[in-house]
Amino acid sequence: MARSAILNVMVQAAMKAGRSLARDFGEVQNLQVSLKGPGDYVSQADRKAEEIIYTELSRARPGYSFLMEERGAVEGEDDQHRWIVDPLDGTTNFLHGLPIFSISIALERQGQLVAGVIYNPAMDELYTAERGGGAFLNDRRLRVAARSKLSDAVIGTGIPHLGRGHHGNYLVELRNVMGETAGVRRLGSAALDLAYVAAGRMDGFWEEPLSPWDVAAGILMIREAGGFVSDKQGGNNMLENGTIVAGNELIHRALLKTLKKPVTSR
Ligand code: 2AM
Ligand code: CA
Ligand code: CA
Ligand code: CA
Repeated sequence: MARSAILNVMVQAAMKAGRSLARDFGEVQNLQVSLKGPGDYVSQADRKAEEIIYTELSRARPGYSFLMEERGAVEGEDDQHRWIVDPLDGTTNFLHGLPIFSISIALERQGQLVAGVIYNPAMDELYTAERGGGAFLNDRRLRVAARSKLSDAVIGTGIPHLGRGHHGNYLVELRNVMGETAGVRRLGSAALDLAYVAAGRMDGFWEEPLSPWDVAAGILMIREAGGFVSDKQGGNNMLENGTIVAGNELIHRALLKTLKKPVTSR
């Protein structure tokens, strides 16, 4: 598999930040942690990883704009290109010693997602995708799962956090999905969830509210693996409205339908 120069830049940045996260994961008890809002933690590990990615990407492509979780928006001279970065997706898992977390880096060109990298340093799994070039886990080409029935499907989700989202609505959705599928999983890193859908490890996924850095790389990953991604209305505004539904064509359609239902009888 030949990676383009730009994808290599992204991979190098993700791997370097991944080494920093892996070191910090070995001694989480020593990390300084602060609260950004209710249930919303950030640590030195997040900031260090973000700094590494920012430095690497700025050096390789001076002037590109950024949208990063901790640093926010950074306008570069080049407003045609924008990096969308989550330096540590799954901070809560990370701080609890759960090895389910990832780094997510996406590149937009003229508002279109053109490259994405999701890296889980704990398992040394590197997911990459380029527009028109397919999606890969390490060197293996990815394809979404082929299951066609919701009743055979394992569906990932994220539970809305303390102080965010509509918990009542979510419970209705969860109850309906529980009643129609083979199982529901909640892993705690949306970027990794989306990578797992691309890899066919989960048949589908839905969550809200999410931020652009949680989903940008994952959206491209799933599409390049032959899958379907939309917002909850079936549109393409995932980065703007923070809702996401994904799967293969049939599971995506069935999941959208199930999420619209009122409470079912059982
Ligand atoms: P984070 O770890 O980068 O913050 C899990 O459901 C997803 O929600 C993860 O992508 C996680 O990203 C995000 N998340 C975790 N806590 C959150 C909070 N309090 N507010 C918003 N998003 C959160
Ligand atoms: Ca966070
Ligand atoms: Ca995140
Ligand atoms: Ca994060």
